Amino acid sequence: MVVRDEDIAAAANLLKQATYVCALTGAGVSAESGVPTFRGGGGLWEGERLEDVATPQGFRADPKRVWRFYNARRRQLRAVRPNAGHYALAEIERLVPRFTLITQNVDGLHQLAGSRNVIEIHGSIRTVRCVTCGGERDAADEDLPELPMCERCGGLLRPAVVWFHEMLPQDAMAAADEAIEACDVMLVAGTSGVVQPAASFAIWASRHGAGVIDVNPDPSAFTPVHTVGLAGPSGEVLPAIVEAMKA
Ligand code: BJW
Ligand code: ZN
Repeated sequence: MVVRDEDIAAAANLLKQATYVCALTGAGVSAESGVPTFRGGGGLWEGERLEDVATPQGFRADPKRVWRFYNARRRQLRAVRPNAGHYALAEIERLVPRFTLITQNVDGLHQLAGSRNVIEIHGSIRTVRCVTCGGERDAADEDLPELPMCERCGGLLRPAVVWFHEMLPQDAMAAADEAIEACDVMLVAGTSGVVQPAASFAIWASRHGAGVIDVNPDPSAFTPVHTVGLAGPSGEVLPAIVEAMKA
C-alpha cells in the first residue's frame, strides 16, 4: 500500500472533527470479499454488454438472459462475507455523532457487517419485484428458476435493482439528498464515479463546504474534488483510518 501515514491522519482528523459523516460506496469496497467490480479488467461488463443485462429494454428483449446473469451473481453472493473495509465503515458509524452510508452496491454486505443507517440507491439483488403488481419480497436464499413468476398475480419477477435509464427509488434519493446537504465530510470508497447521479454526490457535498475523502487504488472521477486522496484498497485503508481515529 502506497498510502502515506500523514494522509491517513488527515482523513482521521477530518472524520473526528465532523458532526455528520456521509459515506458513498461502490463495487470496489466488496472487491476484497471476492465480488467482481463492473468496469476494468475482469469486471462484470467485460463478460456482458450492460445494455443486454442492465437496462429495462434488455430485460424486455430477453428476460432469461438477464436472469441467468443475476442468478449467477446471487449464487456467488451467498458464499461471500464482508471484509475489513465493510467492518471499518460500521465502526466509523459508531465513532461519529451522525452517519449515513449511501451505497451503490446491491450485495447487502454493509448491513451484514453491522452498518445501520444504509441507503441502497441502486436497490438490492436479494429482493425480487413483480413487473405487473409491483409486489416485492426477499428471495436471497432461494434458487430461482430461469424465469421466476409472481406467486400473487403470475406476472414476471425481476431483480429489485436499478438499471440504466431507470429512476432511482424516490425515498432513497430523498434520504441521500438530505445526507449530502447536511454532512461535513463525505467519505467516498471504491467507486469509479462514472454513473449518475451518484457520481455528482461528492461535488454537491463539496459545494456546500464538506471535505471529501476518496479511497481508491486508482484515480477516479472524485480525484479532482477530493480533500484527501488515499490510493489503496479500502480493506486496508479504512481500518487504518479507524485505528488513527481511536489513537
Ligand atoms: C477499489 C478496490 C479496492 C477496486 N478498494 N477500491 C447525466 C449525464 C450522463 C448520463 C446520465 C446522466 N444522468 C443519468 C444518466 C444515465 C445513466 C448514467 O449515469 N450513465 C453513465 C454511464 C454515463 N444513469 C442512469 O441511468 C441512472 N438513472 C437515472 O439517472 O435516472 C434518471 C433518468 C431516468 C431516465 C432518463 C434519464 C435520467 C441509473 C443508474 C443505475 C446503475 N445501475 C448499475 C447496475 C445495478 C444493478 C447490478 O448490480 O447489476 O449500478 S450499473 C453499475 O455501475 C452498478 C454500480 O452501482 C454502478 C457504479 O459502479 P461502481 O460501483 O463505481 O463500480 P466500478 O466497477 O465502476 O468501479 C469500481 C471502483 O473500485 C474502481 O474505481 C476501482 O479502481 C475501485 N476498486 N478495487 C477500493 N480493493
Ligand atoms: Zn405480481
